[in-house]
Amino acid sequence: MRTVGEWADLLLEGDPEEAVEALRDALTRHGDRATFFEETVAPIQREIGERWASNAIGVADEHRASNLVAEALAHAAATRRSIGGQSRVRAVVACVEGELHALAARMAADAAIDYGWRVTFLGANVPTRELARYVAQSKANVVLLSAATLPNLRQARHAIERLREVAPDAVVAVGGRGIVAYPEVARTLGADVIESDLNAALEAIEERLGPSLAPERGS
Ligand code: B12
Repeated sequence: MRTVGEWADLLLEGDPEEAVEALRDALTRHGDRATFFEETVAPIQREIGERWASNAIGVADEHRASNLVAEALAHAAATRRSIGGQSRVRAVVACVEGELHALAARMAADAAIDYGWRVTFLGANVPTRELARYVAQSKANVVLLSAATLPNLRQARHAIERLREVAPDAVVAVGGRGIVAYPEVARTLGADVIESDLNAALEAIEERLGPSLAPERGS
């Protein structure tokens, strides 16, 4: 078992193939990806952020590591995609307009896939109008929004207002670093669920949807 520091070293300086393979294997071995994200991947990213903030590494080093993490997540996600095929929970996962921290949203999407939901991941910087159009058109009943910074958290308010107009019955959750750093702002956004912990958020959403909608958990 590698420590967070050893994972960060491998992603920043190790052989890229070895790094992706090791992380992908750890992800596929771990039945509960949400917990692995919370306990391992997010701390690795935070460690990389600290090294970046203290100038121990440059932005290119951070980009290299983040892209290797994204590659490993994508590999692992491909092996689980099919489990939500029959689910009545149709979730759209997106970064709000302006938000570039897509790895966090990717983790929320993967955790939702493991809950057996049908999930569409829209990625970084989704324009609010387009998000609303897509949610309405796809008849999604859950929307997971991710915001890491204060301006982007404020942007989530506009997204939620638009979503209420076009999809009034959808359960809207907001998570990400932004709600942890600015909880007083988060409380004013009008979201149904404001929670950063993946398992806690997904369980709260299933509860709101009611037992008839909650699917069997994926393995
Ligand atoms: C990698 C990184 C980037 C990459 C992102 C690459 C990518 N594809 O994601 C790039 C280079 C694009 C980037 C850009 C910027 N970044 Co940056 N970045 C980071 C870094 C190092 C890691 C981010 C990460 O992946 N974290 C790991 C994730 C998994 O953690 P998380 O966000 O908390 O998400 C977890 C939970 O919150 C939850 N979750 C997340 N979303 C959701 C949604 C729902 C619905 C639910 C239920 C749960 C949930 O699940 C996750 C798993 O546990 C952080 C450092 C840090 N401490 O995080 C800085 C950091 C977030 N960045 C920061 C900044 C300032 C920026 C820039 C403004 C820099 C600049 N001057 O340009 C830009 C902003 C761009 C923008 N408009 O969004 C600051 C934010 C400070 C703040 N609060 O305002 C940080 C904290 C660095 C720092 N210490 O200053 N960044």
